[in-house]
Amino acid sequence: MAKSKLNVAMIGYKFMGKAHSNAYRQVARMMHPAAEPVMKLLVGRTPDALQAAATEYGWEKIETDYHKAVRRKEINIVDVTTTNDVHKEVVLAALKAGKHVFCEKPLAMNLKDALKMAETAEAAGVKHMVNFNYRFCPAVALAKQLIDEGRIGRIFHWRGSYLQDWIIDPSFPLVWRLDKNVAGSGSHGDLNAHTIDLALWLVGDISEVNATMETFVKQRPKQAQTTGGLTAAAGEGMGEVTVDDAVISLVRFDNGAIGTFEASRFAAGHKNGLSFEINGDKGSLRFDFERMNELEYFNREDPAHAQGFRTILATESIHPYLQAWWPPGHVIGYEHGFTHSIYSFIEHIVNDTPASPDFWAGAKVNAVLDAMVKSSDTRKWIGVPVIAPAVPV
Ligand code: SOE
Repeated sequence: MAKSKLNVAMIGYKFMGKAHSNAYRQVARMMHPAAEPVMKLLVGRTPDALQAAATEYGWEKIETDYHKAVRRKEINIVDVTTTNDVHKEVVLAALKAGKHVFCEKPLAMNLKDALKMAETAEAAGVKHMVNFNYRFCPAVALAKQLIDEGRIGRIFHWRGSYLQDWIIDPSFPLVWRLDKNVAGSGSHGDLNAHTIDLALWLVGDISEVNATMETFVKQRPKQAQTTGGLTAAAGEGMGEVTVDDAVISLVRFDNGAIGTFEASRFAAGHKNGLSFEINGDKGSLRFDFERMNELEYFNREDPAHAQGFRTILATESIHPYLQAWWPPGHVIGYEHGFTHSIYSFIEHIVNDTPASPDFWAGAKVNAVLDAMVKSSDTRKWIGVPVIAPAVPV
């Protein structure tokens, strides 16, 4: 019997658009989901660049009006990879058209918008998911499995950071990630959002936060033209940096654990350094994305003379997602997290089961992001509102 197909319209085609395009191609050919994703329609505002991307990545057609795109009858999934300021309007239009929606992180510019998107998605009765791609690294999914099995017991500490160093040079121009009106925040919404999502998933809900933010370089050259990703060419004149370059925070979890977060784009030597450590009464887990196939595990129940952090190379077929790939030790990469995330979304559509992390999980991240901004502005501990329905993530 011919496999059913899910026609995709993707809005945006820069860095995340490239990563999602690669994932759709890999999912279809390597993971064989119950329905085949078809790269039907690529949507953007600049026809020439849009057509070039569609040709290069393998999209069948292009459309410059996202309203028309999301209303096309043949489209089943709308994938949103635009800048953060456009997520809400595109997602709401796609939900109104009854489409399943896959949206890049952070879901929204603030909690109010995120809740509107989650409530609308719930009412529309479609599948909705935020691409917190690092959950889908096998070593991170293994950490979740070990925690759920009780291997580290009661959790005392979360220690998470996400460190990059691409804008230390003050001559690096004002890209959209440095403009509050387009990105919402700087390292906070771009990087901290990932670590906050992982903490909520691996440890539990966060009840209150205390954060401090800093912008080290206040003025930068204006950007010559939009290039996307993490590179850019300087243009004429200078402009104000309106977002944080770094954020450090303390948090308290509902379950009594306490934790720290750090996100920075000024951590020289760290290129994409997302890492976390979790300490429990039976042991600890440690992950560093720059060694993404490894999970370090300390077991307090090992015999005393044999205790120590052991490195699990999460590349066995019994480890999450690895069945689709290579023999043990043949490591995988950044792009595979996107492939596994999109595979999961497609499976949830076909099986009619709740996707995860869904828009409610996305709203929980926006709730923590907003509380940390308020804490930094007021220099006070700030409570995090409870987000319901708290769909099990
Ligand atoms: C830039 O900081 C960025 O592309 C983030 O936006 C992504 O979410 C992260 O996966 C890699 O770095």
